[in-house]
Amino acid sequence: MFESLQNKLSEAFRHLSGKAVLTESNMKEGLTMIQNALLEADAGYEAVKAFMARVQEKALGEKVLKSLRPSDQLVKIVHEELIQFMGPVDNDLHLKRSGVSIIMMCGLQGSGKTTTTGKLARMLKIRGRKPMLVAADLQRPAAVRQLQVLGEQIGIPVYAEEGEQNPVKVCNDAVKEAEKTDCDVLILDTAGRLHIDEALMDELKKIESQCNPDQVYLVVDAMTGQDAVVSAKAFNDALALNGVILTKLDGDARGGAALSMRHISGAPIKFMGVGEQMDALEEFHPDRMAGRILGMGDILTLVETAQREFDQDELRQQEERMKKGEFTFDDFRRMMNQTRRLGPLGKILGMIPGMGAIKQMMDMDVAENEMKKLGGIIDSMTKKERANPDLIDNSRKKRIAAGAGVGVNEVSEICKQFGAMASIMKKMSGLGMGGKMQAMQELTRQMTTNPQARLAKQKGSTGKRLTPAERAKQRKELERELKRKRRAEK
Ligand SMILES: Nc1nc2c(ncn2[C@@H]2O[C@H](COP(=O)(O)OP(=O)(O)O)[C@@H](O)[C@H]2O)c(=O)[nH]1
Ligand SMILES: [Mg+2]
Repeated sequence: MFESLQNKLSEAFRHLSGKAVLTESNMKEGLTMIQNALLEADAGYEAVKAFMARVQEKALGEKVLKSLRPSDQLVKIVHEELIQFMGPVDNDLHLKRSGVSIIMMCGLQGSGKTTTTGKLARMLKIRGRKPMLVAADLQRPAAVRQLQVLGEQIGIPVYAEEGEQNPVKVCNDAVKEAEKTDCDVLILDTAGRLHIDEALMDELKKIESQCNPDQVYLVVDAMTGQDAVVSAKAFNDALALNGVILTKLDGDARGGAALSMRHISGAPIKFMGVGEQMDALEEFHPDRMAGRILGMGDILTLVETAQREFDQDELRQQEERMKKGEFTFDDFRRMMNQTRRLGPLGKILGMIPGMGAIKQMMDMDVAENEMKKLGGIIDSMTKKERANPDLIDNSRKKRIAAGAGVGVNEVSEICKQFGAMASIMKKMSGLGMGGKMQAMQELTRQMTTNPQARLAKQKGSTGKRLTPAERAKQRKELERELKRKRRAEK
């Protein structure tokens, strides 16, 4: 997701990071690249225009011109503005404490209304609510059946009226039925059209005025780009939207829709659909999405997914340790094992900070093999070595290599990678947002300029930050290295 946008933005920033001083003209070039990237990502023109105006205003201000690290500042500004633009956060469904709350789902046909209705109901049930689904899409007989099948699958009752033509009546009857039973949330799965038309809007308006839903959500297919933007506008004019749910963000949606939705509808993006399965619904976090757009990866989402799948205690311990900046081979392996269980490596890599850039360079099958090898190497270490990697000298490396059936150089390589990771963990643990971004940028730069030694051991592992002069020197060294490599390849 967001890959093309991500690539474009890092391109824009790479271009900036080579400049010593930020001038109005060289920054404008970067800003134009950002703007084009956003437009290419299918963000609506209006939203992009408004977004760029805000960024420009901030970036062209005095502060930036006086700054020592213009690219860092620009990243920070774009990041902050993206968060503002896609925010504010409101994942609450605002359900009533007593009585029946009504959620109305609307959107174009195929946007994912029925699927999302099921996902929401499942989530509510897990939270201890008693939802009931209402089959109010009477356009196609199959739609009612689809909802009934979903309901059976997740163990949630579905209200449907055989042969009824009027969806407003079905919804009204469902409200009465809910009051009779002990159900406390009704989710109305309404009909959509391929394109917005008056008949559809009238039908939805009638349901809204007669059933008086507590929340009206627009379901938007993030893959549809400009269409999503246009339809959001129309739905928002007809109904007072309380929230937007973006679907199909697991696919190769170019993601611009996320940027436009809040701007157009004024309603927050509540959730995002990330798959066809009933558990593939995630809360929307603008800060994470902004991080993702900027190529910082999405470690928080990764942790959240992990939390669902793995032993809570173990994870809590690990988080504590990460907070303190402690990181051993045992943590390293645990992290690797957990990420392995999370799904195909490619998906995981995209979530790890900095990995977006190298993901394309790596052959996934090879990467899977590497992971297995890594496991073997760590298994061949003693408990002491795992807890205290500094112990691992050359003779220990030989023993470990023999145990794992690999070469000594491979063990050295793993130790090096571990060292780099540990120092990043240490750095990240004590830093605020700005510092974290910087650490990740550093990591990204290392990986993109030096993909062979994926995680070269970092200098200054005492956690001390490099001075600008030292950073410049390091960058030069990397560039020289890269040139050498290019020359050698010719
Ligand atoms: N990959 C993916 N597919 C989705 C998602 N949400 C819905 N779909 C699929 O999109 C298609 C249309 O969904 P449906 O709920 O029937 O749309 P509706 O016409 O708005 O009710 C179905 O094949 C769903 O499985 C999602 O988040 N990710
Ligand atoms: Mg449907």
